[in-house]
Amino acid sequence: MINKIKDIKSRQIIDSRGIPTIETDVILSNGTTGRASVPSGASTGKFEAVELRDNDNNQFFGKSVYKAINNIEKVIKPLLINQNPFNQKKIDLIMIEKDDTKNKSKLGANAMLSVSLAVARAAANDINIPLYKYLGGIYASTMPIPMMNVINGGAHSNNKLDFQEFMIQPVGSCDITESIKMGSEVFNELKRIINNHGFSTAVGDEGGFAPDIKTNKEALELIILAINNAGYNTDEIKICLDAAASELYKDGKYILKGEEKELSSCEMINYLDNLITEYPITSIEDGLSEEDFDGWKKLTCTLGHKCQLVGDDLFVTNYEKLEFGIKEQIANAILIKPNQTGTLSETLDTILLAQQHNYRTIISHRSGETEDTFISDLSAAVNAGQIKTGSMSRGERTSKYNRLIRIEEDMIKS
Ligand code: 2PG
Ligand code: MG
Repeated sequence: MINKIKDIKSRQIIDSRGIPTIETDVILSNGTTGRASVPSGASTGKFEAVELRDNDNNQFFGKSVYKAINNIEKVIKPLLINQNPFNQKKIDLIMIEKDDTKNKSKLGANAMLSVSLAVARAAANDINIPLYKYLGGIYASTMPIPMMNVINGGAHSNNKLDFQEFMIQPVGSCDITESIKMGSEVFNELKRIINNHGFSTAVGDEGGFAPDIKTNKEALELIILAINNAGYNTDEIKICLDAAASELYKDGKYILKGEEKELSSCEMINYLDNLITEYPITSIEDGLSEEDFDGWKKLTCTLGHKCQLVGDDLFVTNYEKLEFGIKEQIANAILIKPNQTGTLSETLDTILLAQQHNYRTIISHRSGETEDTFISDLSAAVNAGQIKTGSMSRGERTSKYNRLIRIEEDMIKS
């Protein structure tokens, strides 16, 4: 006998920036519960599914999510009571059809995703298997290589650095446990170096340092020094960037304030080309703006054979946008953020499309996170290959790494 959905309860909790978000419990007829909460971005893509907020300036500076919670209580819950939690596609479809907008603006992608993920967790808990195994079955067999954020700039800090994220990727590690060891050693070495330079070692939203430096090259030099001082070389640990260039794009130009540069699309491509020639950079996310398609074509043509080019704001985890990118040969990898699209099924569809067309997949956190570790399980379940989930600090980031350690242990054991 299948245990059906008996109740759904949602509440407002706060995320890692102290901003409200939604947590939902899905309760089955035998009392088994699945809980999930949703993250929130700062440098959001223009075409992301809508995060429904109350916009009531009298509370939480307009950011409360009571409307979205009310939608779960009054609209979603009555539709899902007595549904089979193992039929994820059907559950997501019921919500998608009820919402009936292109961008989930009626029910809110935050409302829908919290329910969607909690349903999957309830199902996994009901049959008493780890979430990654429920999602991926025997197909779930490889652990992702993490991209670890070590220096923050852009919208994630208040320093002058133009690019948003400087990450290290321990490509020479043989498993998650070793990746995390390498990441932790470099992170702590970097802290010492930044301190010795007289900068603050305070961290930004994703747990990376946010020293008061101005140029991308300064950040890259600090990181390379940390890699070497920690006893590694740049064959073992590579550097990945998220330029988050949509944030830099104004009137057809890329404004790099810290660098004191204003670049055309072609000049920006050149700038990135020079960076990857000079430094051990293997991945650039959102190297150009989400609306600069001609630029993206040129970027892919010029750098695509020597660098991973990741579409985040560009694709917003959206199936049609990725289809367009594949057709136009734009980028060669996609960042996967479930809350950009709003349901688990749609997230999985986009991942599958990417994998079928040899686009690499990187499962990602948001800059505003919760303690929920769903993305760690997801990354293993779909053999994503890579995960980007912040730094070696801040509990909402380290919880994802610690979950990966447990998943790896479970994979080896079983
Ligand atoms: C990004 C993300 C996560 P945000 O741009 O890739 O690092 O940031 O959640 O602010 O969009
Ligand atoms: Mg990004």
